Amino acid sequence: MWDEELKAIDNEIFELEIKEAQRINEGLELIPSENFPSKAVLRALGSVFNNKYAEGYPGKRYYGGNQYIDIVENLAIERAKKLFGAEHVNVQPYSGSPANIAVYFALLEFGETFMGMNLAHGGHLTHGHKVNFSGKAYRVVHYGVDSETHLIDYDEVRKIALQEKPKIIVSGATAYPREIDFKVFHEIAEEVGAISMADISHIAGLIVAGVHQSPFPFTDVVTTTTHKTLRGPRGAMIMCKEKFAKAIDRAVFPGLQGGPHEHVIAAKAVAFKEAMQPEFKEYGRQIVKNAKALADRLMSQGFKLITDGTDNHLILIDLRNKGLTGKEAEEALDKAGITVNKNMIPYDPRSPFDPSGIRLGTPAVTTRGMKESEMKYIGDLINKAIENYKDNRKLEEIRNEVKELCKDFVIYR
Ligand code: DSN
Repeated sequence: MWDEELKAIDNEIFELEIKEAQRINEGLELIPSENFPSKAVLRALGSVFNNKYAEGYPGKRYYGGNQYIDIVENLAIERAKKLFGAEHVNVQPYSGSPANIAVYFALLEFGETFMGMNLAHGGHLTHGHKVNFSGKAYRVVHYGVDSETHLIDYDEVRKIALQEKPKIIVSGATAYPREIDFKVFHEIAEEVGAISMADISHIAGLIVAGVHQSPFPFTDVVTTTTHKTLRGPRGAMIMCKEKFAKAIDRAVFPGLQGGPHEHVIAAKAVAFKEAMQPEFKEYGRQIVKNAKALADRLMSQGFKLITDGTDNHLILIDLRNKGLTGKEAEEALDKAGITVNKNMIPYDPRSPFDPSGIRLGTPAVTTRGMKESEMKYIGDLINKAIENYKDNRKLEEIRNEVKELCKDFVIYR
């Protein structure tokens, strides 16, 4: 019914949606921060909950007519609490960046110090990069990874923390293929009198599935996006110990945001319900099995993986021994119907616009039902595309092989 309305009013957008669905169905999505939420989640996003202004929080709104919205938001909060074992949850952040900024705004004065992972070593812009609000409004000290092992050196983190006395220590990453020891981060924070904060955006689904250490119950504040391994709508939430609840709620609204996007909050509630099912645990386990299978296949073909493998959903390849740059690889793979993103590798001599690496991940292909045998085949296709990155005819051939593989794993009918 709603399809017909869109078609009649704006066929241009309708046709583009058809094409995007076709692109998704016929290609391999290997960007580790992307996923395919269920139709139930998408349906909640396209619902009448879009319409309501609900500034404030359940039971305490600045607008009338929120009797159902309140129930929706409370459902999302209660489900998130149960899913992660959190004391307090705010489901209103529009996305991951505003969620992180809200935490700093709640718990720091401008100019105070926090510590986070260097973006060039796998952190995030909002972990204090100099071009980001977080790096401009606060004094930031960064930790990175070891120059040899490319692993987080927890002794070094402790040393910097003791020296610099940050008020918050942020753990979490966007391009780190190994498990993060949240417990050690929290212990370091305790030792120096800092607040521990974990940004689990990339690995939230793996935590729910029990295949990655959880930062709960000890970490003071945990932020996450809801659209990555958690497989929900584009958005975020903040979870924290009760003692920080008031400050964080105030920072989100009225501090930073206006009306919460209640259609997204409804979709978050749906995604959390899905994540509570036993199948989701199996999904999370399969993401990791798939990443390991893909990593092994790539290494057997001579690819140099940062840290020589993966513990999670993500693979970071150093392409320097293959004689092409991250940008060239991303473009060639795109032509072959395989979507990845160019990425800095630790201590990268090149620039972020054309770095030495690419970043791959398995959450989206795992959602489609692909398993280890498909990962091995995908590893072979990637190898073939990289070896023939200048040969458009060969890349077109690979694209057809990708299409053939995808026929058995249609995601949006
Ligand atoms: N853009 C996300 C990622 O790709 O990791 C982080 O915000």
